[in-house]
Parts: sequence; C-alpha cells; structure tokens
Amino acid sequence: MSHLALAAREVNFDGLVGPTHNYAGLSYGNVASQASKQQCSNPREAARQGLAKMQALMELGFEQGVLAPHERPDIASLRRLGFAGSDAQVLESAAREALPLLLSASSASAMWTANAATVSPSADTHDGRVHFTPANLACKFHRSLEPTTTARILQAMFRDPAHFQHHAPLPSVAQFGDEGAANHTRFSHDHGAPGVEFFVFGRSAFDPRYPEPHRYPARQTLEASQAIARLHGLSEEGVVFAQQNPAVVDQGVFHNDVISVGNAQVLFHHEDAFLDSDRVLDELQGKLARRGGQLQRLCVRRNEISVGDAVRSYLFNSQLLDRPGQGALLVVPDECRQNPAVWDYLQAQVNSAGPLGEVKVFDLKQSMQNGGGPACLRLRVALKPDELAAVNPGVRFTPTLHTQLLDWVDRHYRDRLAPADLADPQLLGEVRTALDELTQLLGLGSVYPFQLP
Ligand code: SUG
Repeated sequence: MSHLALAAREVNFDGLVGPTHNYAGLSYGNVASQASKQQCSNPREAARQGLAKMQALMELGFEQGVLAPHERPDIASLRRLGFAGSDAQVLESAAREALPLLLSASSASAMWTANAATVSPSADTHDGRVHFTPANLACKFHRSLEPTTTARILQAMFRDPAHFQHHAPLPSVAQFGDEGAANHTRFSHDHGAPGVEFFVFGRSAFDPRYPEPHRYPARQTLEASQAIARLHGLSEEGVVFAQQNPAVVDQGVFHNDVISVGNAQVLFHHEDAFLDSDRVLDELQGKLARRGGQLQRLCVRRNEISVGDAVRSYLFNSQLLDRPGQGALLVVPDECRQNPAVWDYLQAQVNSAGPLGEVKVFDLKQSMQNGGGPACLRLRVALKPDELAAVNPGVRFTPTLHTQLLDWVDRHYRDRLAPADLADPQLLGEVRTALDELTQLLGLGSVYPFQLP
C-alpha cells in the first residue's frame, strides 16, 4: 500500500446546488447577493458548474465528496408561520401575502457547505473522534432553516458512532450566531497529527470591550466559537480565537473566508483581515510550532490588493489545497482572472518561491452572484484511513457518480428561474421527485421532511 493510502486526507464535501437556486437578495451585508436581487437564475447551469469543479479536483487526485441539497420551498417552515391548507395553497397564500417569506423558504443556500458545520478532526478532540456541530446560521432567516436537515444529512453520511460524534446546533439566537467552517480554519503539519484550530469571530455577544461593525452585521460571535471548542473537546493549546476586523465586515466581508484562507501550514490573508493581527498570528505561529508545524504566512498588503478588490474578485474565497512535496494549489473563481490587480498578484506568486505552486480557475458565476465562491461550496473534513472507510460510500465522488449526477441534473433542473416561479406548485413537485431519486443515488435513506413520517 502506498504511503498516501495510509495517510490522513482532507476530503472536500461540496454542496450540490439545489433545483431552486435563485437570486432573492436575502443577505444584507453580502454585496453580491444584494446586487443580483431579482435576476433570473439558471439552476441547471449552477449545478453543472459545481459538478465541474468536483470532477476536476477528483481527477487531480484530491478526495472529493458531495453534500445533498435541501427540500425547497420549505413548506413546513411556511406552515410554522401560519400558512395553511394544501401545499399548493400554502405556496399561493405565501406568494400573495408575504412574498419575502416565500423567497426565504425557497433559497438553495444550503449549497454553501462551508456554512453547514464546524468539523474537528479526531487528532484534535478529547475522545479521538471526528466532531461535527451543524451551524445554526441564526443571522438570516433563510439560512436558519438549514440546520435540522443538515444535521440529518451529516448523520447519514458519517454514521459510525465509533468514529463520528454529532452535536446539536447551538441555540438559535443572535448571541450564539454560528456560521460554521466559514470562520474556522485548521492548521497542522499533517492532517492526522494534532493541529491548531483557528476560530475567527465578528463580535462578542456579552463583552462590550470588543468593537462591532457599524454598517453590516457580524454573523459569528465569540461565544459561539468558544462553545464549539468546548463541545469538540479541543485543548487550549490547540485553539486560537481571533476577531475579524469590523472595518472589513463593513466593506462586505461577511465571513472570514472572504478575507483569508488557510490549510496545512499555510495562511493566505489580507493585512486588514484581523484585529490585533500581530498578536493573534504570533499566538497561532507559536501554538502550531509546539505541535511540530511551521506557519507560512502569505499576507497581501492593501497597496497590492484593496479590500474592495478582494471582495469583488473573491480572491480569498479560494480553495488552498496542499500537495505534499509541491506548492499548494489555489482554486479561484474566474472573477480573479478578470481583475488585473488580483491576476497580476497571483501570477507573481506562482512564479516566486512562495507557498502557492499553481492557480486553477473555475467558472462558478451562478454561485458567485449570490456571494458563494469555491471555498463557500465545500466543507472540509480531515479523515484518517479508517474514518474515511467508515464514510457512507454513496457520497464519495467517483467518475460514475459524476455521470449519474449530471444526468440527474439534466433531467430534473430548470434552466431558468425567476423569483415569481417559486410559487409554482409544479416546482415543488419537481424538487421532491428529484430529491427522492437523489437520496437513493447517494444512499442517504430518508432525510427530507417530505420523506419522513
Ligand atoms: O449566507 N448567500 C450566502 C452566501 C454564503 C457564502 N458562504 C461563505 N462565504 N462561506 C450567504 O450570504 C444569498 C441568497 C440570496 O440572496 O438569494 C445567500 O444566502
């Protein structure tokens, strides 16, 4: 058996874009979502763009998995809000009386699986199991509808209690606002060795000494990040908490993964990403060193790339994929190639002796127009060989699954969706038929409200 087969690996579980992918302008503070409001979307193209990225990374030898979309429109949530009658009547009255609620209940936002959960690998946790906490996404109504189904899907993927521990989402209130792995990065010299988990929060709910942004909401709280570190049984030596710079939140950096990305021993970030940057990065470097690693920082100065250009291009919402013995591969959206400052910077980096060995560009426009780049679309799970073997095999991406999913998308997805189409009861029927078939394809069992008793 090769050395690679025995090593722990990082698996990227990408969100499969759901059939109701649309532009409803639901995320105040996420400038792309606001700018795309009311545009027509193309769910089929969105799903195909995501699948093309998964396929390319699989072909490059990276371990890839898939996370299923959610049932939308979410009829059960509309019923909770008082809409009654048949499913068609619920949709019709919500569209007539409270369109914003129908739009929220129809979002395909579960596709951004960086927000699905926070995951701690077994090398870091007190009981040697991989720990999962689904994010409560309490900051936005449309996203707060995700955790129950996300929890069910994660449990159907990572079933074996000998290896996997699933926690309940944190209390769903703003004080414990938790956006999952979008604000969590893990560093280690080897995915199977104890590492340092870096939690970035936007504000504190209970301690007024932490400054807050003025314009846009900070979604992740310190208290939420601390609770997750406790739940996952992380040791003090294995965690660092850092506050996001409120000034960049006000410029559209609604998650830390819009201004920094890290993996293995590399941290690629903008100089304005963190408050008290020198102190927290020294702490990170020191803690990683005590775990046998050496932090390599690639810091982008504001005179090289402005925060505005970082947000527009989504440079830091890239996937930083480590390749032992070679420079890291950076997976960026096409918007980076279109931005001269960003593209020149990247060319200079790959031609230097720095940590970036190669850049690959993907067209993810359908997702990007809602503020979701390559990093938003994936949930990273570092797994040892026996843990990887315990993952539900149906969700591991293979050439066969790729072909099946392409065929599935082409048969079930529309190529045009306007917000007004969301009230169409036929769309709900199409979604349920598609998802019923998908759960069989992925071997998930019953995970959706319409499948449950
Ligand atoms: O939560 N957009 C998502 C984008 C999430 C990106 N994730 C990370 N950065 N990890 C959000 O703001 C827009 C939906 C709409 O407007 O229709 C939306 O939910």
